[in-house]
Amino acid sequence: MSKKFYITTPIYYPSAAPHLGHAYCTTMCDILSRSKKMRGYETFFLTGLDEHGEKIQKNAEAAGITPQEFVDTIAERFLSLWKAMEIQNDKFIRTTDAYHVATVQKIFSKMLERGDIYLSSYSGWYCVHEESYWTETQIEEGNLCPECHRPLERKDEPAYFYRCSQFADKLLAYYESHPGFIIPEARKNEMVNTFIKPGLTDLCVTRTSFDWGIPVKEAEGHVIYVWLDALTNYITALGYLQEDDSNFKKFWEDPESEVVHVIGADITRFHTIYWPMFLDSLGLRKPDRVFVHGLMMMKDGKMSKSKGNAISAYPLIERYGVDAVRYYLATEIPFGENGVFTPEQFVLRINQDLANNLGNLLNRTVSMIGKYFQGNIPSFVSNVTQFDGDLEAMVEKTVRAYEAHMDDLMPTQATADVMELVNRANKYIEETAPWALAKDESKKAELESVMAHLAHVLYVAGKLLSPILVKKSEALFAQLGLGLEEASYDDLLKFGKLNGHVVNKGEQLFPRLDASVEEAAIKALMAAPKEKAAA
Ligand code: ME8
Repeated sequence: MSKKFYITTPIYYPSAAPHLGHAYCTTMCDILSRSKKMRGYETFFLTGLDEHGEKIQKNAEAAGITPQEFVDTIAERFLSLWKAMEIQNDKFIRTTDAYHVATVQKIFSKMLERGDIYLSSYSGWYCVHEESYWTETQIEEGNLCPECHRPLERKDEPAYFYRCSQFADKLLAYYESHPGFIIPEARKNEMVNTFIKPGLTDLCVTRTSFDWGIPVKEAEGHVIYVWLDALTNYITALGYLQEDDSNFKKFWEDPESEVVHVIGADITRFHTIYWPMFLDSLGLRKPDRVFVHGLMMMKDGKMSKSKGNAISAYPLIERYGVDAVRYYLATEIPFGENGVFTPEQFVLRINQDLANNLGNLLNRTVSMIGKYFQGNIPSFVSNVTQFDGDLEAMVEKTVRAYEAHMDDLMPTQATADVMELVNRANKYIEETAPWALAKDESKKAELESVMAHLAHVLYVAGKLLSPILVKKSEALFAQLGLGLEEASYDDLLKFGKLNGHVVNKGEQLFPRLDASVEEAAIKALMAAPKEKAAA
């Protein structure tokens, strides 16, 4: 039976068009999902939209359309972006989908029946932007939101509450017994010290002051709090409490399935405190890991539509191709840390890693095999030159390190492993000097060995990078005379796999960019960050 892997992005608010920050999170999850799938895991990758709540209702009113029309328009933009970014999600959930609405109502009823939810009244502060409730002691001076520092609204209304207090000890025990539950560790300490230790107040889980939400069946006029609605998407999308719940059984209930939520730091509290509690109420297992990734910032701070500093992914994809953008996102910022988008770094990454390191290795190898062996990749023999053994060992080491890093949700590091191998192979060309070997007939075996080793390294690198370079990896295999099916993961350590294949000199995978021209072009895009919808 194959191993299973379930990975999710946050479901984004369709309050404005998506920017490179959203693309960042979704692309990283796509890379992790594809890398597991490539290794034979059964995977399920979920993304989607969080369409209810007061913020959406207010935005729609401001635009003079209904909330449904509003979210429908923006949903199209998210879908177009995921298509352009070559995102291979298994499902796209929208919380206005009928199955989700019906299931959330069932979930609410279950919690009510168990007594985990009770009716009372809410009197306190609410942040519309964060869709968050705050107590008197949590708010900032001037009645501002402690999270986004915007003015809070005073609320006094009858409401249902979720009994959080009873779960605090269980939660701490879960953190203790599952050391890798929240990554990075610092986030866990923040949750424990800031929210759990001071005492968890019961959470208000319904609203009556607006109606753009899932109605509570038991009480007219109440809609379910957007976070209770949103968090449960991770199980409703799998079919929980629905007729066909096969994916739920396979990817959630099966203890063999690894469940990973990837989120931004701003929503850690909801995923590591409230979500495990809700799951407790439902008697369900908790996710294995909540991975908190960093933010993609601009020089003047967090990328956001309201600041007007967000850069769209489209013009970058149009100009440099989707693989260059995916590669930049995967490698520029170690996953888990914050990073800043700059045109200089974008161009440098593509030039250094893709045009120079990988591109050169491919061009030189294919050209030499063409020149010295009429395009036929020579048969692989181990340890012919004094440098072969080292390169073979490095191939094995790279595959192991890559798998370990991907398993640890470190795709940036996994990519660096591959690039080190590519670098090493370029050095191997200098060490073995094939142009000199070619002049000496007695060195033919060595020349054959060098070409066979280089071709194999390119196959390995192309395969390991294929979750990122989803199009160019195919072009790379074609230059090695390998069909897509043939370039299988299982054969990476089968040296000799390419024996007898015939190379095809193709176009450069990543032409070298003129840095000053391209930096200026990207700066122009940043100065006018107009959303350009996909055709
Ligand atoms: O919080 N850099 O939705 P949201 C990197 N609906 N990632 C970024 C980013 C940036 N500049 N900007 C946004 C919500 N993100 C809720 C989630 S989940 C049940 C409900 C990513 O549209 C990051 O992953 O505000 C962040 O957590 C998410 O978008 C927030 O999206």
